[in-house]
Amino acid sequence: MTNEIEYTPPKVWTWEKPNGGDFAGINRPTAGARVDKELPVGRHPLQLYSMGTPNGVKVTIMLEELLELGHSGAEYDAWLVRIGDGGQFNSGFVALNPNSKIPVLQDRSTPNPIRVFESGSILLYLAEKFNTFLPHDLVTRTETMNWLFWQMSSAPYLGGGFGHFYAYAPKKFEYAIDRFSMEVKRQLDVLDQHLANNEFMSGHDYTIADISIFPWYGGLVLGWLYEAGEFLSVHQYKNVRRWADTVYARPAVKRGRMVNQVRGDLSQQLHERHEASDFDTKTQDKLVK
Ligand SMILES: N[C@@H](CCC(=O)N[C@@H](CS)C(=O)NCC(=O)O)C(=O)O
Repeated sequence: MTNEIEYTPPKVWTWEKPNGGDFAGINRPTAGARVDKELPVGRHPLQLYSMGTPNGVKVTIMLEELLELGHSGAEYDAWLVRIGDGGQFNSGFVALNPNSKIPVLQDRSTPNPIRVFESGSILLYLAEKFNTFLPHDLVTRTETMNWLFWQMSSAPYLGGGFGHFYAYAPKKFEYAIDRFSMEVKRQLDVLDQHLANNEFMSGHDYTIADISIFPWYGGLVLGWLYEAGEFLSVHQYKNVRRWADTVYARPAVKRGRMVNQVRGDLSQQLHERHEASDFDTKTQDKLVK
């Protein structure tokens, strides 16, 4: 094995300096607000504070799907939180999510505004509020929840594990990249075998399980994450690719992917979304600095 590194942990770990790599500048071993700054509030019932990462995109896809079905109560303002600049540590954000991670939703249609954090919790909250994308029968509902929880517990190996060491760490460590590549390929195989016999994650119906898994594993096989498609031989997972193509053919998924997006083709970036018509106008005009 190359890149062998020797490290003898001290008796007590202490944080002394940023460790290099992307995001090192914002990471600290403590929680709580760093800056006193309130969040903006728009006119719609739902206020979303997010960025177009896979976890953020889950929620904007869900909201766009609900609007596509005619649920006007799902109208939302999507505010951009630039996590690289530390917006998640502003006091207004921390009041909604003490964990300082996007996405976070505030429902202001209720007598007292309700905060919802953790993308899985947000998907479940919206599915229950609008009685959509969560099957009613016990078997399919349970299968949907199985895969929703599977995604929430599996994706950190893909993002925080593989993505971090393959794309963001200051050096390439073979041990770490091997360990997480192995796990991510195992996860892709889990999905591939399941999708060989199922149209969607819970069977015949498109649910919050698909909405949750698509931005991560669908994005991976479509070549959107970490430029790792070739490295992980994602072409092997033909059933995942078939499912990802089916999901991405949905207009709401295409729109949801654009909201709060700051990466990729400029024409696919809608930094803030306040009206359905925002998608129609030339998006470059809407860029928020
Ligand atoms: N389990 C959380 C994870 C959220 C998360 O990790 N968000 C990342 C972006 S994808 C973030 O806000 N990172 C900022 C930071 O770590 O300071 C969820 O699904 O909502």
